Amino acid sequence: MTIAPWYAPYLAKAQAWLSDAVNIADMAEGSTVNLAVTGLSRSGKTVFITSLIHNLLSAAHNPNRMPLLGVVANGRLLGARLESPGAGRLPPFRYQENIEAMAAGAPQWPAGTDDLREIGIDIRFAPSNAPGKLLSEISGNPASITLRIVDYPGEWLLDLPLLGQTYAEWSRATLRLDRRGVRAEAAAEFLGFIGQHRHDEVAREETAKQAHDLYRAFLLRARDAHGLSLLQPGRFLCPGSLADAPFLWFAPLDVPDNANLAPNTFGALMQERYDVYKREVVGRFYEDHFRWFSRQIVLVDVLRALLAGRDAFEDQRLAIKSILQSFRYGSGYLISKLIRGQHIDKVLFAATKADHVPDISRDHLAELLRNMAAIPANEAKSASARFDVMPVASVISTVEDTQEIGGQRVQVVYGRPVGGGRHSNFFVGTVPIRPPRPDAWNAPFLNVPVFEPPEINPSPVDGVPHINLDRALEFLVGDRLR
Ligand SMILES: Nc1nc2c(ncn2[C@@H]2O[C@H](COP(=O)(O)OP(=O)(O)OP(=O)(O)O)[C@@H](O)[C@H]2O)c(=O)[nH]1
Ligand SMILES: [Mg+2]
Repeated sequence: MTIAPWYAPYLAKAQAWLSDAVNIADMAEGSTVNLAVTGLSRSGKTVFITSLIHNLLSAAHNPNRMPLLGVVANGRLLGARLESPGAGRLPPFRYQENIEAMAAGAPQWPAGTDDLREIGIDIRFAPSNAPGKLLSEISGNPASITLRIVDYPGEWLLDLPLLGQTYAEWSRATLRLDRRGVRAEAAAEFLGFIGQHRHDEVAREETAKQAHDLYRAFLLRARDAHGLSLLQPGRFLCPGSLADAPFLWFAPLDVPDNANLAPNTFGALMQERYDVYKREVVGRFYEDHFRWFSRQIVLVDVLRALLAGRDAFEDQRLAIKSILQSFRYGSGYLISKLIRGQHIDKVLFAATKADHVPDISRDHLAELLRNMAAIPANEAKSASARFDVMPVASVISTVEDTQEIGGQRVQVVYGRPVGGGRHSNFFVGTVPIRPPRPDAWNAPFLNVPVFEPPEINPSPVDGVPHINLDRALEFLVGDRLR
């Protein structure tokens, strides 16, 4: 029998302390955690951030709002306050305006956003781990972190593959896709135009602008009328501060495999602009912003994708898979060749607006999302971030009820549609946990209106009713609040 040496317990303790040492380093550097919030257009980013901030500010008064956030559950939260405006590098996120609009007599959801926005919140807490306690005792101060939250359009992540493609490659891949199914219909005018303008004709500014305008109109139609998501380049839909910069005036053209884009041709002009876009827009986003994010939440409106039908659902599935590539590291992944140094280490995919379905269907939403995009459970840490999936409602705008339909009692949600006047029941059907089979698309799936938000107190005292905001935050930053 081997007898453990007398110092074994001390060694074990020292090892535990060493594994916590990262927190000492974090505390020493002022402990800023960069949490990025993204998702395709209308997925719920702005409402998520507004409600998260409001609930964090309210948590010290009303801990019942965030029971699944460890620091609140253990009674260690001492307070939270907004960082002074202008502390960050980006345009400020409009928390105050948003919460006031949602809490008004005639409540309104926040307006859309198409650019980067940022908000910081300082959180003070009593540390629970040994190094944190020690530092706190020595300094006489509680621990604190600044949670810096950035809101950016998920469409921008769809541009990642462009960085690995030449203009000719991108054009061929894009046009192959645009000539199929519902896209071909939406792109008819654009495809007709480029059919009359070859890549080797003389470059003309007006032709380039016309091609760009028609291509952009197609992207908007594909998104708004057909519910499609995999639409590139992302800045054509969400231009942000670029507005209508002339280097954006390009579009894909038919460029044969072996074609040489000679100077002063239409193709060469398009290629030049595509290269500037790649370098100045896509490259810069990853270099200046993305590389600083350490935690990421991706919001997905799964129900809307289901409602939009088979083409739109399939397209959203591909878009989420493409977004996932931005968080996969290791040799063989494009992102690893692009950015060195900091990595995102936790990514949460959230199925938003979970209050649109009754409680029993909410886990189905998350499961469907996981299956839709084949979101991995836990991958080796060196090769990628840690992933999780959960249903979330940032602002519960319905209540549960039951109703008899066709002789059966079913779960429904009860709420007031925006502009609709009267509260009513909505039966949304059964949410499948796997993407529907091709023959299952014939029956229309579900029906949900835009619900009016509930009554909200704009002062950060009571908070906002939500589903899983606390659980999401615990997964994303709980380790930094110990
Ligand atoms: N019922 C319900 N509706 C929600 C919730 N979150 C968002 N919504 C609805 O979804 C809409 C879009 O939410 P936003 O937060 O503005 O979405 P976004 O992703 O910021 O949109 P863009 O900035 O336009 O890309 C809102 O106007 C609400 O109608 C929620 O938790 N519950
Ligand atoms: Mg927004």
